[in-house]
Amino acid sequence: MIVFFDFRQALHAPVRELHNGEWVAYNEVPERAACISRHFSSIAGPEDHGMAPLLRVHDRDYVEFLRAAHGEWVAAGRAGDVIGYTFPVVQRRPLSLTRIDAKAGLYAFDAATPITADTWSSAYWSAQTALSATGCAAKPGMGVAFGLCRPPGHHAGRNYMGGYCYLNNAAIAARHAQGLGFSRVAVLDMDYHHGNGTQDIFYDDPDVFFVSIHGDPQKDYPFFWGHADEQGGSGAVGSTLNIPLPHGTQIDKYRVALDFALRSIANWGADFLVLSFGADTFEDDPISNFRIRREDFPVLSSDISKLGLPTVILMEGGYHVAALGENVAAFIQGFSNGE
Ligand code: Q9C
Ligand code: ZN
Repeated sequence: MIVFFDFRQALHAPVRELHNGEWVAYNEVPERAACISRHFSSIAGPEDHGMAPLLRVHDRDYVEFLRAAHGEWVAAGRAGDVIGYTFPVVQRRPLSLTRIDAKAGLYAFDAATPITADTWSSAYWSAQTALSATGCAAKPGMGVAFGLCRPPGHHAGRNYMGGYCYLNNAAIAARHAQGLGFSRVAVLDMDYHHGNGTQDIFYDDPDVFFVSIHGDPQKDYPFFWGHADEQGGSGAVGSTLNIPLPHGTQIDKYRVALDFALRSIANWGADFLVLSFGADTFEDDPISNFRIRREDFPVLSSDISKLGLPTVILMEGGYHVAALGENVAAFIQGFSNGE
């Protein structure tokens, strides 16, 4: 399996996030990528595809904000990471506000997504990693490739960040696959948290099928999205499928949900699969509540490989750093078994 990663993805290192009224140490640490990369003997650097593929998903003003935000923060005399404190929950619109404080709120839905001096570089190269892995999986005879994306992407929308995500790597990959000639692209999101950004980007698009298996948002972040009745906008009803599962879900029930997701993808007629893979379904993940064990991961990937679709696997979450490398390697291994 070819693995893509760029060292600049490890530069982004926010100090803290707001959680339950407290500042806690940032969970999405650079060491996550490092410990995954150590499980692969050879790693390819991504090619630079430039800005165009990012702008097929994200609004230009949002991308410009991400690029300039930390510089504007420093120019305003601030120390530390950019974090907003005023969020426009009603009548959000593209006002041409200039203050960095206003923009930091306009373009975010939570306070878990700080911007550092290196965030743009890391997010940019994470997206390039997704693009290169997609190009590789799309080549005849290749079949599957792994993009070690970090920062992750699935909570980021067209013009907002959130949940440790800035650029939506899976959406950028899906659009890239379309550009390479695939007309029925499916995104399967297996991160513990619902991929609200990816869902939002494709909600009214009948040409991309978004399927997510995740912790029930009645109980877990991101709360406001990922409920079973969200099935696609008008003109695209049925092109979104949400499968929320309760706390404590183990491999037996998870596998039933996955089987349903895979049959739905096959029935929809997918010709390319983007797999948003989070290892935060792991039993000991510090911020999640499923009970998937290390030996379960290759069972899941083996099931997915039986679809026989060209597949790009993109890293999303997974926060038990000591077990993360082994869990991801086990998942990738199960995929290779089917080759
Ligand atoms: N302290 C991904 O897995 N914070 N994002 C939740 C836990 C945000 C997770 C509260 C979780 C975001 C890509
Ligand atoms: Zn997650």
